[in-house]
Amino acid sequence: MFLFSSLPLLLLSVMTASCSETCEEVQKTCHVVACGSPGINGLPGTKGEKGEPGQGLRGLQGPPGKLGPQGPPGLPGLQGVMGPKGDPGKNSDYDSGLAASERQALRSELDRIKQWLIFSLGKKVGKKVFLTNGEKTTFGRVKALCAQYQGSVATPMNAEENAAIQNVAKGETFVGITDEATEGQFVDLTGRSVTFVNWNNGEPNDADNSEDCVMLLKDGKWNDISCSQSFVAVCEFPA
Ligand code: FUC
Ligand code: CA
Ligand code: CA
Repeated sequence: MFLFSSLPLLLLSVMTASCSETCEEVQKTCHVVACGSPGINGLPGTKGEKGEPGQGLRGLQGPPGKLGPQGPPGLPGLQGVMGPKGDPGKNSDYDSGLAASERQALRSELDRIKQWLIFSLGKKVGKKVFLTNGEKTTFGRVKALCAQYQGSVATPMNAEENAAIQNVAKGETFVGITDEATEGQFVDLTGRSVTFVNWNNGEPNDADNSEDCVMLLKDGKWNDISCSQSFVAVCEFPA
């Protein structure tokens, strides 16, 4: 009985005895606090909700960023509008206004003029007409001159053509035959080997290793000669 009634007093005396100097303040306010070393901190609580936006002034806008990479090409543009109508072509219907009889009359007149030309200036052999302007010049110039009039340098393919050229030239003339490509191999201006030749005695001799063109002598015989010499220009045209 004594043990039970004195138990609270006993506990109080034990707690008071274990109090140190530092506990004095605690003891003044609470006489029944057990003093000792501080406990370990508890675990952090869960994260709170995000706060409201701050009330400070907004900062100035930064400078523009770097130029981005080039984008893909755009779609093709729309089709343009149709252009104006072109000029009439060369072979338009301009001459269709001519009656057949008028066209025939013109054709006849042209043929007659061709005959006069051949009668006065040239010679016709088979399907070729040989003509000259009487100019004495180099082989290169003769080629250019004939081409200018849609013809080519007179080239004898047989004795009759050779005589016609000789006749038209009335002097020494170039023919359209050379061995410029391969020495000693005479070809016409289309590159074909010649099948008809009329060389003078001892020709071709490629004198001074510099004779790659061919001239007709006055008697119609051939001599190889320098292309830079000058002789009468004779051209041939389709008849
Ligand atoms: C002969 C010809 C030459 C030249 C010279 C004057 O030798 O073979 O081509 O015409 O004469
Ligand atoms: Ca030669
Ligand atoms: Ca010669």
